[in-house]
Amino acid sequence: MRLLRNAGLAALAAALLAPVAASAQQVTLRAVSGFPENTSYVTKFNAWIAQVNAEGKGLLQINFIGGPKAIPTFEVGNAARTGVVDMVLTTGAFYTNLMPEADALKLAQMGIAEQRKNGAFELINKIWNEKANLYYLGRTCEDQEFHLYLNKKIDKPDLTGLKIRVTPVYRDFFQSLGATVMTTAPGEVYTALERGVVDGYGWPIHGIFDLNWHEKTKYRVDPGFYNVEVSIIMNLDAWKKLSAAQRQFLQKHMLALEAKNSEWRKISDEETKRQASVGIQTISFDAETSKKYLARATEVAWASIIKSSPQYGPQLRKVFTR
Ligand code: 173
Repeated sequence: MRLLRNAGLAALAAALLAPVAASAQQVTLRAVSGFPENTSYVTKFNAWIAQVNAEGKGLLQINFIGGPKAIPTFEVGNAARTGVVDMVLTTGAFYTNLMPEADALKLAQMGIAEQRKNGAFELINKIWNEKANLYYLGRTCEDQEFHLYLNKKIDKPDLTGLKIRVTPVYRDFFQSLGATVMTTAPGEVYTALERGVVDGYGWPIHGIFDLNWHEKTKYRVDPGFYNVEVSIIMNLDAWKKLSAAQRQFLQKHMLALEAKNSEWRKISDEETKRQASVGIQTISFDAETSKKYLARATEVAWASIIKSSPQYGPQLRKVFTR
């Protein structure tokens, strides 16, 4: 009797465990990047994927399909939302068409480690889930600033008469300084510079060599502003479909990648030197003007986000401001 009952329980347990076992079978996630493949954001992403794949045999694999040639830069968010792809390496500015809040990530005044503790990470996921069917996995670039690069000299923060390449990251700020702006994906900047279609562009301190823009750049304006954000997002359904073990595995690797974000400071210093070494000159302002320049950058960015998201803009500002 006891034996029989035990056998029955064993069968029941097996039946209950079966779906778990089935869902724990290896899953392959399809990934793309909003940045061109030869940028170091993507090189680092691919190195990470290689590690995930090496350790994830039988559990989880990531198949990197490609950069903007696979899915155009400003369409990656939608591809992740609809599940055309499962995972994207991108920045918020590339999917503000889905949710204006995405651009707020650049305004975080603390690192991702702290965001995971102070409620910011939960808030991001609440908004990303609700508004775009996305899961925000983690951040791969931080502690680095954006700059304005120019081919014409300025002596004060006045961009009147200049045409500047932007993404949503810089749009409101440069416009508020009088610039005429033109939005392009990173992959189109070189041609725009070469043809003289733009007099300058916004970009982080790091990366202008990746796409040879240094050949067409005379000046960098200091100080840098905001907090460069590159992150990994996922289709929410794809995330939910993963087993607990698969999610844990992915999170473990994401945290390991975030732990390496401290490298960005050193990379920024090296890039600053490298830019000087190829003859890119620095334009800087006096302390008072620099302070106003930075305050304006932050103010216009928040004003824009809060205007387009009266619901979540103020909440994001609260968790992202020290
Ligand atoms: O394309 C861009 O200038 C941009 O928005 C961006 C954002 C993060 C990192 C690099 C570029």
